[in-house]
Order: sequence, then C-alpha cells, then structure tokens
Amino acid sequence: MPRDSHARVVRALAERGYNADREAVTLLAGADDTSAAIDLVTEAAPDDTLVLSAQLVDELLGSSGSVAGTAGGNPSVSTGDSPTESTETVRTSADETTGSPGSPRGDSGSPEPAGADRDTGTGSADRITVTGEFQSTGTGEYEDFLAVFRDRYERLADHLRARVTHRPAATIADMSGGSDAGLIGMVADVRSTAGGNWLVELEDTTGRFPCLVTDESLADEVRSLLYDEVIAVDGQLSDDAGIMFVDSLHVPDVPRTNSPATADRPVRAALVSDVHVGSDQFRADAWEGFADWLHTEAAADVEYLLIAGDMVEGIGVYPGQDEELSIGDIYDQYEQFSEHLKSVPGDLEIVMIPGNHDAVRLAEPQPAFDEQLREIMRAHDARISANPSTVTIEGVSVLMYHGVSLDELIAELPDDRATYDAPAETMTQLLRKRHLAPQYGGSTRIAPEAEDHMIIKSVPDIFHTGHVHKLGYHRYHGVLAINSSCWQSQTGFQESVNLEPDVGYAPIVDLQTLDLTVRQFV
Ligand code: D5M
Ligand code: FE
Ligand code: ZN
Repeated sequence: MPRDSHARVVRALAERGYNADREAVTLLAGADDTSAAIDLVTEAAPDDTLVLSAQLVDELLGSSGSVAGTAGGNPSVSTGDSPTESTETVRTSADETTGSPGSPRGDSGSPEPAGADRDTGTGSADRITVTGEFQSTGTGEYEDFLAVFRDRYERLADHLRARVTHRPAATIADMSGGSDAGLIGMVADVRSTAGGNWLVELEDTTGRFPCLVTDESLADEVRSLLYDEVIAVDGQLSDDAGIMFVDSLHVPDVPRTNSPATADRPVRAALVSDVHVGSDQFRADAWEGFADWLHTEAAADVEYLLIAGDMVEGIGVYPGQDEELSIGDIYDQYEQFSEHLKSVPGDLEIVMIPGNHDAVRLAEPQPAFDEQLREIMRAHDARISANPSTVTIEGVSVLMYHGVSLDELIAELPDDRATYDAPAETMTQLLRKRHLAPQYGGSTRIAPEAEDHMIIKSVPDIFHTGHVHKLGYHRYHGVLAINSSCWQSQTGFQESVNLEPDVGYAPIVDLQTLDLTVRQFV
C-alpha cells in the first residue's frame, strides 16, 4: 500500500492546527512522501492560513511531478447535486431474509427455460424498487471526512461487535500488561516489520492502537487489508501494554448462513454494463444482436434490464481519447445511446446507474443522471439512479455498482485475491469488507458525505458491477456476484495497459432460481 490514507493526513494536519480542503488532502495523501510533504506545506504556509487549499498545496509542493494521484478527473460535465427522491426499501436487512435456500448451483450453462409470456397483469411499480439516490451534503471540507469516517466506523463496527469483546483504543491503552483485549478499528496503517511480522494500526473514535500479527495463518487476511476498512482483532496485550499480539482477525463479511431471496415466478433479468456509445470501438452489431434476441420467444421471460454504468464513451476521460471517438459531443452520444435503447422491447423494465465515463461527477457516490440527460434518454422511461444503488426486483435485491474500485483492489491486493481475469472473485473482497470503495486517497475518487453511501448495508442477493470490461461470475456465501463485460472492442488505451476485454456478453439471471445463463452476441 504505497499511498498514505486520507485519515492520517487529516489527523496530521489537525495536530498542526490546520484544516484542509478535500483536494488538498488528496494531493498530500498522493505525494511520494506524505510526511515530508505535510512538514513542508505546514512550515511554508503563510502564518495566517487556517485552511490549506489545493492551490496552496500545489504551489508549495511544486508541480514537478512529485505529487501523484491527481490525474484522472472527468472534465466532461458536472451536474452538482442530485435531487432527492423518496425511496422505499422492501427489505431492510437481507441478513434476516428467509426464502428458498440458496444452494450453490452451477455457475453457467443452465438450459434456457421455456419461453413464458410476459406478465402484463401486475403493475411493474409493485415489483421493482430502486434505492440509492441521495442528496449530496458534502462540501469537501475537513468536517466531512470526520463525519463520513465516523459513520463508516459506527455502521461497520455493528457487524463486528459479536466477534470480539471490544474496548475503545483509549481504554486498551490503560489496561494492564498481559490482559486479553479486543478492538474494532479502521485500518490506519499496515507495515511489515523487520522480524517478518505485520504491524496493523487500528483507529477508533478514541485513538489508535498498534496490533502485531505474527501468526502465519493470518497472513492472507493481512495481505488483503486496505487502508480505512473496518476490522476487529483480539489477542493479548504485551507486558508493557503498549501493543496487542493478535490471535484472530475478523472482517464484517457476509454471514456464511446467508440465504438469498428468490422471486416466486419464473422471470429473468439481463445484467449489462459499459455500452460506450460514441467510441469508435462501440459494437453496435453486438448490441443490436442482443436487442433482437430480447424480442424472441426464448427471451420472453426476460423482463428486466440492468445497466451498470458507462452508457457512453464520454469525452476527456483519458489522454488521446478524442481520436477514438465516433461522436465527439457528449449530448449526441446520449442521443445515440437512446436510439440503441429503443431497440430493446418497450415493455422491459430498465434500471440505469452512471459510470466513470458518464456525464456526472466522477467522485463516488455518483448522483443519477440530471434532468437534461434523463430527457435525452426518455424513450424507455428507464429508472435512473445513483452509483451505487440497490434494485429490488420481485423480492430479489441487486446491488448495482459501476466498479471503479475494482481497479484499485486489483492493483493493491495479491493476485490470488484480485485480478482482471477473475473480476467476480475480486468483487468478493468488497463483500467481505462490506464496502464498495474501502480506501480513501487511492485511485478511486470518493466524495465525503455526512453518511457513507458506499457501505454495503444489507447483503444483496445479487451483486452487479462492470467497469473492468471482463465477464465473470462467482457465488460467495449465497450472493451471486456478476461482472458484466462490455459492448466495446479493445481501445488503443486498453491495448496500452494490456487489457483484453470480454465483448458482448449478457449474463441473464433467473430470479426464481438464481441460475445464470450467459449469452454472447458478437
Ligand atoms: O474502464 C475499462 C478498464 O480500463 C478498467 O479496468 C480500467 C481500465 N482503465 C481505464 N482508465 C484507466 C487509467 N487511466 N489507467 C489504467 N487503467 C484504466 P473504463 O471505465 O471503461 O475506461
Ligand atoms: Fe467502461
Ligand atoms: Zn468504467
């Protein structure tokens, strides 16, 4: 983990009496040597400075390339805050879900069920709810980081209290040497020690405490840790009570006993993402093949279509992108996307969330498309929601998240935990951490809000992501994780980073059995 966490930067600045705006914290967290950068900036800042601005930090550090982690903005269109919408959840806690047992089934290749007539009897409004839209409250200031960390800590700690006898870090520091102790905290630091062990520093609302892991059987768990995730440990305090020797380590996780809910009639949902209309590599042939198939009798029971972001290619997403655009105007891209949406059956229920190529703010959570874009994509009366969102279809909850943090997990975790070739296994790491974007200050941009919208509050029955342009599916403790490929051939940019996309696959889930069928349309 080369980067320093935002939490540490915020704290270090606070100790020196400074607040900082969000971009400034990001700059410092991404510096090659964060401590040195903080020292330099706090020493060099004018005496009357209370809040460090990004501009000041940038000036003081120089734009010599010593600061990393600032690239990748999406300058296309910013919509600001999203409207609030009252939402209704059918199930408040999936952990309480009963329903047909979620016995693991074959992951693919199940035969096509016989086509059934589309159910037109029930109003679709009764069968589907979408939650996720939020009113952005974040101003990007220091207080927002404190608020979002506190919210994250408190809510994820709830999942861990049963595993350890938690004492606040400040209390543990006062306990006598040799005592048994348990602690729930955010990962503030992980270092390997000279002796070949790991020192994991955990932080709660009262302070920090160092925890030493010597047990080789915990190595995999420690190597899977990211900054800012919430975990629990228990063990014994050293003789001087200055450190804890860890016996066990727990992540919030999905309960092993989790059993997914299912629909009570045979109905299917197609899960797709990354359409990338407007790219000269967009595969209109594949998309239209998919749309044609949806009109056939074999697809008559496919009543739902979920699209997990990157509707269009966007503009200015990466250097040189304009040379690979077939449509150079963002609104024209959405117009064309809308045309392709008209090809699918008119009675499909469609749910869409944005991705990092879409024209909404890049930082997550991403608000839903604004009125202007909704108007352009009006054709199908699709349900349009935020990234992430939870869609509950006939009792089956689907957590939709575009998937930008998968890149970060793949870059930072060992290959046996996270790779592009096994995206759904990588998704499992997010389920275990019960968080969609665990780490602040890395490559995933996160907007601090009063509430942490990226927490996986209740266990979904299906977890749907895209973004990495790879097809993958995996069942983890009853949750069906699906990454849904893309509709774009390899771009020059992807070639340069050696990304070989899976193109034109539509994973289709039977909501009554949670069986999965994958069809390819190229
Ligand atoms: O993402 C498609 C894939 O391409 C995804 O796995 C990330 C990779 N990608 C996209 N942008 C970058 C940058 N800037 N560096 C490295 N890898 C990247 P998509 O969101 O469709 O572009
Ligand atoms: Fe994409
Ligand atoms: Zn993407």
